Amino acid sequence: MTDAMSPPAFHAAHALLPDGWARDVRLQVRDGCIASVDAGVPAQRSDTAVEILVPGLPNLHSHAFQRGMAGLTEIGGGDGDSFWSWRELMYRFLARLVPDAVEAIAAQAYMEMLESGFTRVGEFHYLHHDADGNAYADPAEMSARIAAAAAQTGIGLTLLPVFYAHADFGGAAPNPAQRRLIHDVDGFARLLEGARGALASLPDAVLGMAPHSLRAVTGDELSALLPLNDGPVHIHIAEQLREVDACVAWSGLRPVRWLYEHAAVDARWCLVHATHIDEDERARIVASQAVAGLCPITEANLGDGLFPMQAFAREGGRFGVGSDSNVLIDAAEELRLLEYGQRLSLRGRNVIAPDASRSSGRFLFDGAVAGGAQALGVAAGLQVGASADLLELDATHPALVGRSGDALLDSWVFAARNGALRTVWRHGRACVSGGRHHQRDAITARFAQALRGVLG
Ligand code: NGQ
Ligand code: ZN
Repeated sequence: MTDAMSPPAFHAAHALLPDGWARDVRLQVRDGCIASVDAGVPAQRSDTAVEILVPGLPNLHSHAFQRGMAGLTEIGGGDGDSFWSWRELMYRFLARLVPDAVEAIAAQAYMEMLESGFTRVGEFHYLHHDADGNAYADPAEMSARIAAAAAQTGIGLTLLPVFYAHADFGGAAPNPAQRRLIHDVDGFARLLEGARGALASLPDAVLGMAPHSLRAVTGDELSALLPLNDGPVHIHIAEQLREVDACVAWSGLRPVRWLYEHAAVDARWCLVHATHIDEDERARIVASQAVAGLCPITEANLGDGLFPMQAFAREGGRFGVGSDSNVLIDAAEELRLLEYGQRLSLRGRNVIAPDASRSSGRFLFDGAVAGGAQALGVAAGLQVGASADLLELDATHPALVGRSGDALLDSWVFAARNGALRTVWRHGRACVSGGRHHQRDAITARFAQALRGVLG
C-alpha cells in the first residue's frame, strides 16, 4: 500500500540498472514513469518491496491477429510447403476476421506478452479494411480495436500502421487476398490521423509507421510516406531468399542495399528480420544505428534462415526481439533461440556476447531492452523518465534459487521453463501477479468465443 502523500515507490534488494546490477534500489514513480532511482538506500514503510527487479522487455514486432491461427499451419504441403504457402493460409484466416475478433485475439496475445515479460508491443498493423476491401465507416476502426486491446491488458503500445499497395517489386498490382490491407498515400495519411485519435486515451502510446516491405511499396511512395510522421519507421526486409532474388532481378541490388541507396535510414528505423544480408549490408545497418528486429521463434517456424548475429553483435549492431506471428509468445525463449540458432550453426557455445567474460543472458537482455526501446520510440530500462515497466523475478523459482547478478538472467533465459516471473508492473501498475494477468479469465473467455466464431 502507498500512503496518499508520497508517490508510489519500489524497493528492490537487487535491481538491474542501465549500468549494471545494484543493491537496495529505491524507485519512485510519478504518473507511471520513474521519477527517481537511488541505490544503496533502505526501504521506506510504504514501499513495494521485491527481491529481484529488472526492466520489462520491449516486443518490437507483432501481428496480433496471427495469435488466433497459431498451430493451424503445421501440416506439410509436400515439397511446396514454405513461407509463401503459410502466407496463403494466413490470408485465408485474415479474411474471416471482424473487428470484435481482432480486439479479442489481440487482447489474448497482449496478455500473454505481459505474462512472459514483454511490457510494450510494436504492433505492425496492416489489417485495415472490411472483408470486401472497403474502408470501415471509421477508417481507423481496426487501429482503435488494437488500442482497446492494449488498454484492457495494460501493455504499452507503439502502433505502426502499415502502408501496403503492391504485390511485388516494381509496383505490381495487389492480389485479391490483400484487399483488406491496401491504401494509396492520401488514404494512408488519413489512416495515420485516425490512428492518432485512437491512441489518444492511452497513457504513453507512440505512433510510428511501417511501409510493409519493398514488395509492397515503391520508391516514390516510400519518399512520400516518410515525412507524414516523425515516429519510428519499421519495414520487413530480406526475410526470404526468394525476396532477395526478386529484388536483385528487379533492381540489380539486394533489398537492404536498395533501401540504403533510396532512403536516409537512421536510428528511427527498425529493419525487421534482415535475415539475408551480406557484409556490406551488415556494415551499413551497424553504421546507420538502425535496429535489427529479430524474431527467432517465427523465423524458425517460417523457415526464414539465420541472421548473422555473431558478426553483427561484434560490430556493435543494435537489435531487439519480436514475437511476430505470435505462434508462441515467450520473451525469454526469443532470447534463448537467438543464441541457440547461432550455437547450432557456428558449433560453439556463448557465441553472441562479444567479449569472452560476458554473460550471454545479460548481453542479450540488455541489448534487447535498449534496441527494443529505441525501435519503439521510448526511453529504455530503469532510469529516470522511462515508464515504470518492471518485472519481478521469483527468487524462489527452482531455476533461479541461489543465483545472483547475471546468473539470474542466464538462468531465466536458458534454464527456466515458466513461472520465473512473479509480478509485472506496467506504467507503475501491477497487471500480472503470481504469473497471472489480472484479467486472464475474462480475456481468455472472450478470445475463446471469438475463435469459435472465426473457425466454426
Ligand atoms: C506479414 N509476416 O506481414 O504478416 C508477414 C508475411 C509478407 C512475416 N514476414 C507477409 N513474418 O511478408 O508478405
Ligand atoms: Zn512481420
